Amino acid sequence: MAKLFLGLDSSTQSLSAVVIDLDTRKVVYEHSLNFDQALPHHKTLNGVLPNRNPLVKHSSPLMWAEALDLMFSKMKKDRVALGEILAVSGSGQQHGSVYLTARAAQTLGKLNPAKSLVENLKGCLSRKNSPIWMDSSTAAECGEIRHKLGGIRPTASATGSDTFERFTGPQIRKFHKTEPAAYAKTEHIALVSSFMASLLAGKIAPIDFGDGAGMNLMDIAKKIWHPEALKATAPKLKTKLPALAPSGQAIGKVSPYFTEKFGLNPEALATVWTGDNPASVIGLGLIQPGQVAISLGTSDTLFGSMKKCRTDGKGEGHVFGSPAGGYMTLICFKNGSLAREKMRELYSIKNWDKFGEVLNQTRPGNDGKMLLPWFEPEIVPRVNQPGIHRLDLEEQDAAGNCRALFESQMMSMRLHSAWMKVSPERILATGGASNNPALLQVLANVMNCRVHRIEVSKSAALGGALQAAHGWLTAAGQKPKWENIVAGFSDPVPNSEVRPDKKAAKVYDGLIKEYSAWERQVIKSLAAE
Ligand code: XUL
Repeated sequence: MAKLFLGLDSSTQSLSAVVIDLDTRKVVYEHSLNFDQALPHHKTLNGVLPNRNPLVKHSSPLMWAEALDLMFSKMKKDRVALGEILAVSGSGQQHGSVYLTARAAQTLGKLNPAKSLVENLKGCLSRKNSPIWMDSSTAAECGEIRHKLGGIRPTASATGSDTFERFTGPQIRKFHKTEPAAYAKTEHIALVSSFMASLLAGKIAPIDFGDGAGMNLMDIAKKIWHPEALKATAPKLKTKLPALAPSGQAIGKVSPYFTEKFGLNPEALATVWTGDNPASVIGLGLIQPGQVAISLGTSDTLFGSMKKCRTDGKGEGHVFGSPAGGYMTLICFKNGSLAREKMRELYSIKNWDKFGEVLNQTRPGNDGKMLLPWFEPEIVPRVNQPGIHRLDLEEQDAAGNCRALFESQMMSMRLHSAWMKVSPERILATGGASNNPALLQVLANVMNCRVHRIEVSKSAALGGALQAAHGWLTAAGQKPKWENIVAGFSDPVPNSEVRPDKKAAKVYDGLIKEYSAWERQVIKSLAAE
């Protein structure tokens, strides 16, 4: 019998499912369900509920539950061998939180298959909507918690990150402050990941060390709830949080709701879920310390696996628990493709190939011309006043500007990720801009590292399926090795290797010091304005 495992990813805009066959190393099924399109009655736009306040970004937990019903119906209709699935795991958009009443635990234990999940969950929510990771309405609460924990560095070393508006702790604090009665009625607080795992398991599921680290509430070194952080956040918080546990750990058999209604194997294990980024680390096969991926997407992110917990004293980066044990690190630059697209528009460059050609009219190092592309407020480095800044660069110099943009983006990435002290042997590049050979060459040169391209559609859901496999083998008393689990599922695109040009790499070793000094100077002058 085939060894089938199901991974689900409940992300901002969609719910994805991936089924793998562990023996043949094949993805045998994948499907994505877009919330706006499949569930229009929830009235979300890109998965987010409209709100008059642009800082407030909420979504609906009932929509996520309804999507789960819909996904199982679809898999049944598509004749996925649900009866042969051995374990289910998954991931959720990080930081988002779900607030449950005392009734929830009992309801989860006896979900009625004759009704929908939404009908079953009646009376189980103490807060109708969930704040999600795009929310930035908790600046005051971030300041209060950070202050109580002793400032940026102590907060980061205690919880893995400085306080961030989207993180769950500041969101819980705001809820407690603004809706104290509803907070008091809240018996359980779940993350998106643990809420979805709870539906599958038919009981309140633990939060894992990956997603738990995105809350400003977990002691990152000990992987337990941090008493001071809980105290700094909201009263009686400890009683409302579930246990922390490794992702993939078996919770029990899946709820009969799914077996009776959709024919899911009654022996299948429901396991602990994680966040989408930790799951992607697995889906991309980044299980050895020092393995790093760079995603050149809407925003640019650099993430990778880390053996020992090292936090960023400047509070720019994050450390999360890795599903493969140990830790992972993540750093997010908001002005990624966003800035590259703006630049292409600005110089009326037709397409990305042309952008690469224009960039290649100049030489590595750009004769010292640089650019800070803060079209939007930037996360790293923290900059609240958007704006473009140029050094020794004429605005009409299209080629100079294109090179300056991407070189500066990559130098910023190298500079601000130096605290991680990971020196990768190779970098996996993914996301839209990784298809561009000219950009990939600049990346390899600035980082002075080999770069391989990897295609990662549904890397988080794949990570979830691999996590399910690991959890199932562990529950069966085996000691599965992660390298054996991921092998064959996440190979880079063949012949996509780009090697650094040694001469160019040397140029950047010098230039990065100048870049760093200039960036500091610009930030200082902005602060003085
Ligand atoms: C990570 C973060 C986002 C969400 C996206 O800190 O906020 O990447 O996880 O779903």
